[in-house]
Amino acid sequence: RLLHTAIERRAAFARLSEQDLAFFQSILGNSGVITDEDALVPFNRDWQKKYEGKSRVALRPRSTEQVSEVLRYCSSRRLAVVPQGGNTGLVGGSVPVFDEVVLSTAGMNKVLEFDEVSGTLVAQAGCVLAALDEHVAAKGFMMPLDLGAKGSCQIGGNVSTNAGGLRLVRYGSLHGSVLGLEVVLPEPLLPPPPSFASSASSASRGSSSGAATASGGGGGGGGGGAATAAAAAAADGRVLDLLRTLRKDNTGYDLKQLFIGAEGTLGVVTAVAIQCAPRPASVQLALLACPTFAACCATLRAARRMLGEVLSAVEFLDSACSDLATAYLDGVRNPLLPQDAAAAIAGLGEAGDTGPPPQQQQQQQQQGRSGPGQGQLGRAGAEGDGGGGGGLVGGGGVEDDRQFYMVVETHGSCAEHDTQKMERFLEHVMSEGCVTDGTLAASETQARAIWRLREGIAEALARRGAVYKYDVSLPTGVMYDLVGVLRQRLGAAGFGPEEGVQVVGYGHIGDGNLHLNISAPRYDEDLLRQIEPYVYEFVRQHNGSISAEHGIGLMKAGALPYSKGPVAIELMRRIKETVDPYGILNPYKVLPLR
Ligand code: FAD
Ligand code: 2HG
Ligand code: ZN
Repeated sequence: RLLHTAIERRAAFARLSEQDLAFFQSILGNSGVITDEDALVPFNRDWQKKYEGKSRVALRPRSTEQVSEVLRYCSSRRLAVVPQGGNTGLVGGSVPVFDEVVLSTAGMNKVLEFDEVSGTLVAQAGCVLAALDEHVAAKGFMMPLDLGAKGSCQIGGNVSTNAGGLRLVRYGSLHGSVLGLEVVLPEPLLPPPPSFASSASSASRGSSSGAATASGGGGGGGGGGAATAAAAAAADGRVLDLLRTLRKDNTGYDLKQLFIGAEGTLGVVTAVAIQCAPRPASVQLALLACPTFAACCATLRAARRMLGEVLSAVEFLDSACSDLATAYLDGVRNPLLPQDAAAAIAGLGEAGDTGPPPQQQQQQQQQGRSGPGQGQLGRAGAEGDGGGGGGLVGGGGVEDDRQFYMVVETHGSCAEHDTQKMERFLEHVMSEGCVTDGTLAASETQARAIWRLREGIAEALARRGAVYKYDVSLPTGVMYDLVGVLRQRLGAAGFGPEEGVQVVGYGHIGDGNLHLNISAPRYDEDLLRQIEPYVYEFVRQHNGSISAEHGIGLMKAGALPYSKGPVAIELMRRIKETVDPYGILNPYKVLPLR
């Protein structure tokens, strides 16, 4: 399971002592210091159960001052620290590699302020994304990002990974929607102010002093709160207060951007100011069947052109993903398939120990399936699966999947207008043969079911067994070629469907983001050697990125040079050394070892 055997624990880091625990208890209380072995398991192990460290302590601070105190102490003791949010990260960044102290933000879950005119939200880092969305929904707004892990991931984790998600195509990246941040640095950048015992200058908004938070402060981020002893302690020069809610703030380097996507290597994000979007009055959701990946690309182009300003999501999945989701997730079905035809998974090996067997394994569905799905749109002529028809697939001759599905969503303000647009779009793509079947959600329940089919794929894969995940950006036209060539390569090397190895592709086609997943009965070094560095080389050849949205973490630190040049990596190192000279924050992650 542990995929970092080549890394050695950095000798400069101290080992945790009883005195350290006593200190942590003195500032966080007993409930804020977790040392019980069983209770530590979920902090040490990642969502995929693929990366596992051996930390002896997880800390749960409740305020910025407490985070500051913890970092001050850890820095002086040279104790390494891994910041952790919801622990839903997929690249091994959120768990210790060895015995790093886990600093969990779960206790920092207060909404600090919401401005109903501008839609700006200020919240502590540990607020769960779905809870924030509920909070702003009550005021007619929505969070500008949405992802399958929304029920567990935290806004601080989202910012630290620069999470993309399902609606980036419409609402943009966090580099645009995050307006401000509060970050605790591992080292002070200023000497403590002279009136250290009474000043609380940098802890201004009230996110810092636990009790003051819920009521929220003023809009400008200035003015001192109550100068508690804890707040005074935070004013030791390590709290970087960039917590502004301004749309425009053109004052030199945009420092907050450094922490968006820094994956906990530069500082601990303690509060986030973010621009929310008005909640749409009209929402439409279609699930479409496309015969080839080229047809998906043509459908995407048409969606951009014909749905224009109301388009809010364009996702795709191949039939293998649909089969996995319907087979491994309770109650999930593909409404474009006959209800009684549960997925048959090509070459299914032994199921992993974490999940149920497929509901049924029937004969593999062949193309031309006709599904009496609810709300069906009817069928257009073309049904062949062909190898890249339409000339959009760059590679040519690369094996396609036997069927593809797309999820197309609109967010608008006028149902009549949006429906008309959607109808014209659907007529067009069906008459062109890009879409051969489809269904429009007629209720919220149906919409939720369609989203579950798409969002549940990661969970279905995790249940099947071992998974090798690659989250890449590629030119959209050649994106799926990677799935085809890898299927051929692995099959030829003895890792084909008969051996239980499945190569599947899905993702955010509207953003040129492919989620390539290789599902196998178990982790295997020989299989890994067939996949890497091949996948990274393919990505480099096509000027893509080895991480579209999940980040680098531990998994891809060594592969960073496939996407960043030596000068860029050197600048990253120097920034890291400036902010974290002892390297205690999330060591072994993001930057390649020297
Ligand atoms: P964690 O997993 O706890 O941490 C992630 C990284 O951020 C770690 O390096 C950690 O050290 C650091 N970190 C966390 N909190 C802080 C903080 N306060 N300060 C500094 N560093 C911090 N990702 C996408 O981009 N798009 C998707 O569509 C998507 N879908 C997903 C679906 C599922 C089912 C799952 C399991 C994951 C998905 N992810 C997706 C990945 C993951 O959910 C995101 O990366 C998410 O943003 C991580 O948030 P988290 O709170 O769980 O962070
Ligand atoms: C998604 O879009 C997530 O569902 C997970 O980013 C991707 O499982 C994956 O590879
Ligand atoms: Zn994704």
